Amino acid sequence: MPFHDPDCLFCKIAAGEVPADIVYSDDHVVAFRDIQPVADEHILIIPRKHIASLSHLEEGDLDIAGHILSAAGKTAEKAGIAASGYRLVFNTGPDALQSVFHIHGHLIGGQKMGWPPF
Ligand code: D5M
Repeated sequence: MPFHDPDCLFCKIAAGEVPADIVYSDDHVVAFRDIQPVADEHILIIPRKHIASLSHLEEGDLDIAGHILSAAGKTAEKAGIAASGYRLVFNTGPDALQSVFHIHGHLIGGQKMGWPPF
């Protein structure tokens, strides 16, 4: 799979071809607000590289996984929810209702949450 999939919506957002409300970005990831928020703060963190889901991560992508996790704290800081707390959720596959097939962590917070999440 090429680095950039021209048919992928999130690749287009990462490339600046589709507008998004970007909260944080660096050489490896882009974080932008979800258009269908499920919480007071709801941000998606994506790698710039096209990878369909967590299940498609390969050995050579482990640095990318690290960059996504590392960006979570920086993004939460920028959004003002680092101290109050947040979740990072990766919907993967049909049971989890994954609908966009480019890895994205849902950074959710800005309000008190419940557990379990279903
Ligand atoms: O989550 C996919 C998420 O992607 C879902 O919460 C809506 C969001 N989405 C879809 N299109 C856009 C655009 N254009 N901007 C921002 N957010 C978007 P999943 O876990 O795959 O169901």
